[in-house]
Amino acid sequence: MKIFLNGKLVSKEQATVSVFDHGYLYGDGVFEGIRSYNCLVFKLKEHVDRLYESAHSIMLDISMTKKEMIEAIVKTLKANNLKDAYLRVVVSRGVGDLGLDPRKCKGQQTVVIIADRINLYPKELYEQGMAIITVPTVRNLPEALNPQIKSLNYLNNILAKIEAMNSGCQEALMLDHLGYVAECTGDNIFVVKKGQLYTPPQCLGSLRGITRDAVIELAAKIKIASHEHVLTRHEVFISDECFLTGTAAEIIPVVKVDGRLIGNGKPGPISKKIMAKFKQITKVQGVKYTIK
Ligand code: PXG
Repeated sequence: MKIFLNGKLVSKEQATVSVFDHGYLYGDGVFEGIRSYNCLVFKLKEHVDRLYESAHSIMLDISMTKKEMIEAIVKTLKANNLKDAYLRVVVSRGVGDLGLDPRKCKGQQTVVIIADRINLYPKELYEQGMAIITVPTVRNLPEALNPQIKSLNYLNNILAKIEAMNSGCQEALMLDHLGYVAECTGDNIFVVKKGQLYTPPQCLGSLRGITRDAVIELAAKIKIASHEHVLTRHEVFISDECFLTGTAAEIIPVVKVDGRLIGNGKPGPISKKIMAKFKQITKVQGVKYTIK
């Protein structure tokens, strides 16, 4: 495995970062998770744009241009000879001292790109659907740490994930500070009611997921209307279908929420249609690269 570390491709053993890196000390940095399918990087521009937006918001001036970042991502994929991959791009503030002050990180930022393969959930869960549970940990307040910022500080989501797993579920439904449905720990949520899609507005406490936007786009192409709508747990309980979207999880149907069966307790026809269409577009859309 070859890892991109500050401009060089190095082995896994050589890919080490200082304990004084503020990414490690404080979670001071930003990241993206990206997938490639069939030698096509899916929504690469959108991911790189979001990375730079997250960085801008935390006043981290990434030392590479977007074009250089895209080249580095493609180079990492090629070096690992991966046709299908999950990529992690991490940019941290770099090496500083033991104080919070980011101005002390005077040297180079740390830029890491890892290309690997992951299957987040077993295949059966995609066929049978998963059960999720609402957890006590509320999604970060937008006024405190805006969920739109994909920062290295993921403890809010990890705490929620731990709570879900303590209750025997693999994913958590997180509410926003007002008690409305926000998102899951690493995925956005959609419900289907009377043939139409509903997903929470991203301004209220969820990440503007790139898979979420891709689903809205592809749904329109197959004449399924989507709405950004405030959702309560009740609307989720009484929905006909429910599914989650994320780069790592892709699209996964949800068949039980807080013990309530969704629809007939099986992945519904619209979810299946969206999943099939998504699979189809990922095979043909994206930034092309070649491998040996
Ligand atoms: N919400 C949150 C909080 C996320 O972290 C998504 C939604 C989906 O966004 P995209 O753009 O990927 O459709 C994410 C991104 C994991 C993992 O291991 C998941 C993400 C990030 C890092 C790790 O499940 N998801």
